Amino acid sequence: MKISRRKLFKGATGLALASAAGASITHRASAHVDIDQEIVITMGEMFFQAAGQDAGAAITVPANQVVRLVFINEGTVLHDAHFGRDADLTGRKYNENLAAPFDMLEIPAGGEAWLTFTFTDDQKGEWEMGCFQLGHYEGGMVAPFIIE
Ligand SMILES: [Cu+2]
Repeated sequence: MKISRRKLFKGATGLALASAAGASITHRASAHVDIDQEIVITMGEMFFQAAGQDAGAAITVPANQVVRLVFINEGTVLHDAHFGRDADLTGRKYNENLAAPFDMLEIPAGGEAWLTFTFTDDQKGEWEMGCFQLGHYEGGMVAPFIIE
C-alpha cells in the first residue's frame, strides 16, 4: 500500500508525514498524485458521513485506485479517524490496523485534512473507520469501510 498524507489545519502551516518503510510520502505541499476517486467525509458529534450518504452509512472504496479521503470536522470537538478491525475500547485503537504503520488522523474542530490511499487486493474486505476519542466510538462514531 502506498500512503501519501497531507494534513492541513486552519491557520497552521505544518505538514505531518507518515513515515514507514514501503510508504510513499508526499514531502512537499506542491507534490501531487493523480486522484482516481475523492470522497468527502464530514465528521461531527458523533458520526462520519460521506457526501451523498446517510451518517454512519458504509463507505466503499475501490482497491488498486488512488483514493483521497477528505475529512471535514464540522463538529465542536476534536475527532480522529482510525481504520481497522476489532475495536479495542481500552487501548482506544483497532487491534488490526488496516493502514499500518499509518496510525490515525486527528482533526480539530473546524479543521480539514485528507489522506490518499491505494489499497491492494489483499486488503479487500470489510473494515471500519472509527473515532477513538473517549466515548466517541461508543457514541456511534464508526462506519463500515469496505474495500472492493
Ligand atoms: Cu470523534
